[in-house]
Amino acid sequence: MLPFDQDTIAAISTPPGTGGLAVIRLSGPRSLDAIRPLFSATDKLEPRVATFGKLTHTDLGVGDFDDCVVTFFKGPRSTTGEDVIEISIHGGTYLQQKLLEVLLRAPGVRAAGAGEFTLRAFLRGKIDLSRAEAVADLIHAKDEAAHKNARHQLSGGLRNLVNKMSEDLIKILTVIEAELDFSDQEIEFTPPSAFTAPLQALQATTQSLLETYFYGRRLEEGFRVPLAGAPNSGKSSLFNLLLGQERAIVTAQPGTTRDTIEKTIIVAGHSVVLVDTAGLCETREEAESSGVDRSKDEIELADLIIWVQAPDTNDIKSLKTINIPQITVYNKIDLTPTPPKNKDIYLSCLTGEGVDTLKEAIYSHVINMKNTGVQGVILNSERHRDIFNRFDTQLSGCLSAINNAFGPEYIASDLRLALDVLGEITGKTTPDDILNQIFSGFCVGK
Ligand SMILES: Nc1nc2c(ncn2[C@@H]2O[C@H](COP(=O)(O)OP(=O)(O)OP(=O)(O)O)[C@@H](O)[C@H]2O)c(=O)[nH]1
Ligand SMILES: [Mg+2]
Repeated sequence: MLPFDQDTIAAISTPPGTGGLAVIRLSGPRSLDAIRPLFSATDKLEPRVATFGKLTHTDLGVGDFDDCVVTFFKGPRSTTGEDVIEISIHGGTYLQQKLLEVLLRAPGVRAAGAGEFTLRAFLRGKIDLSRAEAVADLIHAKDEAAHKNARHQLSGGLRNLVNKMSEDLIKILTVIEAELDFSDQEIEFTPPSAFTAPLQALQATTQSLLETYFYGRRLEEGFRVPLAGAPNSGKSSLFNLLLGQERAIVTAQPGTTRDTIEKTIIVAGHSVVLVDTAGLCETREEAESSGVDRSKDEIELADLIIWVQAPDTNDIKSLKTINIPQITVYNKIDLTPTPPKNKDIYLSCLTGEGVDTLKEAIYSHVINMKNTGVQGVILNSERHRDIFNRFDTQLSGCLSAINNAFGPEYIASDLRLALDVLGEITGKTTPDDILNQIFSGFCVGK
């Protein structure tokens, strides 16, 4: 393989099956040469101007292959920092595959690996690692909240915060190292205890950031909300009502739902994974008993439990999980004039009464679980959480070095290590194997 600055990569940038228009991208010094024999208007191309023309070449078949629009971005003013060509053609699978195949025959052009365009942008300093990761988040965002978070990170939210934290550390480090340089002269040294407050402030920020991780994961995966309760209480009926479609089987027979069924709805811009579960009961029947085990697992994993009870079923109080938010629902109120007190919501799946009140309650719980982040930054990746955990440990090390009156060399070396850990967020100090792992998680064409 050629070094990346001599190599040109090509890929289809459109997800498969989208129809409409497709974009094929090239990045590298041979981009322009690669399309010259195929594109009728290569000589008219100007940087950053979309140019219409035809794709024609014997390798592409007899006659014109397709109409297209080509945009040329001259490096370094391009997303990767290299010469980039974007070819928009019609979105047929054959058209895309054939054009890519012919482009890949051009000298010095090869198929891009997963995430390679973004990797190049990172290697050329066009984008820091936290922003590169945000590109992946943006593509995978399934709801408004996840999209907003990815946009914030892409616009440098996490990078700016980390840069500010690094600057605070560097300020302390500069004082200590300057004093170390003049240690043989008679100057007044700053007592190390003077650094305690700024280090504690950094640690407080780190801990607040770590607290956002719970919500950050929910942005990725959605809030899990199982409907649980005794068999026949109306869980599947309620599940279908909340979804607005007849997804789960409903019968008058207790024990109808065996396996858990999940489906995502959007509440207040957030993905909420509703889970219909098997009714909780003592049973010797193997399939039903496995279903009950799954229900219990779902209840333990839940972010919010909706307990469903009805006049003709038991209340399953014993299984309630104290630390998890829950809503108690009394269903089938059409069957009883005297429902028990102390339930949060009274409803009837049959008449629809009370269902809107339940929807409002779910909405309020979702809003309650929201976290505005630290200066808008919400941690959503395990990698970031791990880095901030290690940074936190390093800061504790620095603080205890100060408390124990260790020498300034020792404190300075601890501070440098802390700075290195923080640098892994933006990619300043990220090892190559981690970089490969991050970019290989992208799709080809990004
Ligand atoms: N009268 C009345 N019947 C209801 C209501 N909600 C559900 N049912 C009936 O109760 C029975 C059980 O409903 P399901 O939704 O299957 O109950 P479930 O909790 O999912 O039951 P399992 O899957 O067996 O645990 C069905 O015959 C439903 O039509 C309601 O609000 N009023
Ligand atoms: Mg059911």
